[in-house]
Amino acid sequence: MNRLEFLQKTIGLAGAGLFLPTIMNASSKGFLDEKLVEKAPFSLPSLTYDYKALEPAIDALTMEIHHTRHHKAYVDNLNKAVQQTDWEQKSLEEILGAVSKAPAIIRNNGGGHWNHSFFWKVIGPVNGSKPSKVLNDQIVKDFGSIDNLKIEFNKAAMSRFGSGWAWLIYKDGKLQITSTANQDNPLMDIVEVKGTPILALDVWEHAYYLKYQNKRADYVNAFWTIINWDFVSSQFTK
Ligand code: MN3
Repeated sequence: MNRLEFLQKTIGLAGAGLFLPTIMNASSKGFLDEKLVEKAPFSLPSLTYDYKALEPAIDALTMEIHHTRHHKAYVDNLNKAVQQTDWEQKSLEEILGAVSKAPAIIRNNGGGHWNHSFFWKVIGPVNGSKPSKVLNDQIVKDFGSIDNLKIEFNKAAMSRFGSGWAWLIYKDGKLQITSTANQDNPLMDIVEVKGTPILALDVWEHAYYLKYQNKRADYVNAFWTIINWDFVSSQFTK
């Protein structure tokens, strides 16, 4: 029995369904050019840092389970769902942009694959990065200050009931905060508020429960210490 199985048996989290992969959801113009043409079969991207590299904000075991089990399940289920359908010929972004016409299993797993691929880049080891000047200027213009942005973003992350994501998006010349349920994202034609994702936070319990249990606020605050502003800034283009 490895450490993870031991933990699951001991604390019964697997039985409680916390680790069950869930079926469920997005695209951005700046994000990973190679992803724009990624077609089935989709694959699990490697992380560019160790699972323990985000401690103490996010613990290594949570990162490992999140990447190798949850994200992998989205990829595997998406591949199965598109097999021998018209969706198989489309890129992930094309799928998300037309997802209103797709079965729920493609919406959920396509979103799950995109969202996590994006999230792994939004976060990273502390590297002293800061928002670029152009992004910082836009933040000040639209929110007054980065502290205000943080307050508004945290509100969205805290008020998302159940599982979902908080987002900073760029839309119609303005930065805006939004949130989505399940694995939906702002690239989907089906969501209420669409836009280009700039920053995202996974607020599913599987993203924080091992370390933070019900204290989502502590996780949301810790998130701000591990943002890779170099990547986030690269997503903002006017
Ligand atoms: Mn997740």
